[in-house]
Amino acid sequence: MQLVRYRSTTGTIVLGLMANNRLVGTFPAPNTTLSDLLRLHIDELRMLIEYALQGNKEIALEKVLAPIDGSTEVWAAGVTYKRSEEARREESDTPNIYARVYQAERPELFFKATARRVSGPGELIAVRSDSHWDVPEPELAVVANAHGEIVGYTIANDVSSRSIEGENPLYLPQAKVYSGSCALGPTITLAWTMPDPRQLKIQMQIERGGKTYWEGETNTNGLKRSMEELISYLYRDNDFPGGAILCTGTALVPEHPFTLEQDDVVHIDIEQLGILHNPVVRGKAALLHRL
Ligand code: DO4
Ligand code: MG
Repeated sequence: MQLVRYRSTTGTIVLGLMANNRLVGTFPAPNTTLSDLLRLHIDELRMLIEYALQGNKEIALEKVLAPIDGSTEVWAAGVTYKRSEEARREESDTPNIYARVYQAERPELFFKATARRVSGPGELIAVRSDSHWDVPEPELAVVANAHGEIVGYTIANDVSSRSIEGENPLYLPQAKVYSGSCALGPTITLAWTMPDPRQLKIQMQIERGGKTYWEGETNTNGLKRSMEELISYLYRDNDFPGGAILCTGTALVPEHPFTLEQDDVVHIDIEQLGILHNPVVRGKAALLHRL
């Protein structure tokens, strides 16, 4: 079962429940947000969902929106798969730091986006205008509530500049955090309705000029750390009153010299979570112009 945030045919933003691609309920309070739900303990959320399943199913869906709102933050873990560690060593003048963090007890965690900065399904993502080597990063994202409990999973695209990060690792925030650098969706699959998040096929296809230009496949079974370990480090001495969405790292990195280009379309398919499609533009001006 999935939580879906959508715009209705009357223009209101609604939070609904989906099963088998059908809307099966909405929340009794019409203005309920996802960040409201992420303030609850998981047992309270499960009870509210039971109640919502009896709610109005007639609020028709026009457009699925990014599954994030309010004060929920997006964070990301890095170098959690062997392929990511290898790719960073290739691109960097300081390869040793990536090998060290892959082995270390403390994971690499970095801030990625606020709700306002996230692109939803079908919306534009961007590469930076001052970067010449850019990649999408298809990732399983864990949705945690204010209490650090895992509530669900969604798909993330941690779009990144390899040239900027490769030049100097201290440039990581600029390589990772800019307008159009994060996409999430299409929905949040509830944790208790999903068998095993450690056995999910992840596929990415990059379309250029209407044809498949790059494609690859991996599986979450290559993730070096557990989701609980990553969430527990994120919440250590940090608080998230509206919950947090943590991208768990990438294992699919297109080989050099691949770089994303304007008008490419990135399709990420994760088993049980759906498909996230996003067209690419270059730079903030194109992003704002075409929104
Ligand atoms: O170390 C830089 C970021 C790594 C990352 O985003 C990933 O492994 O997915
Ligand atoms: Mg990443």
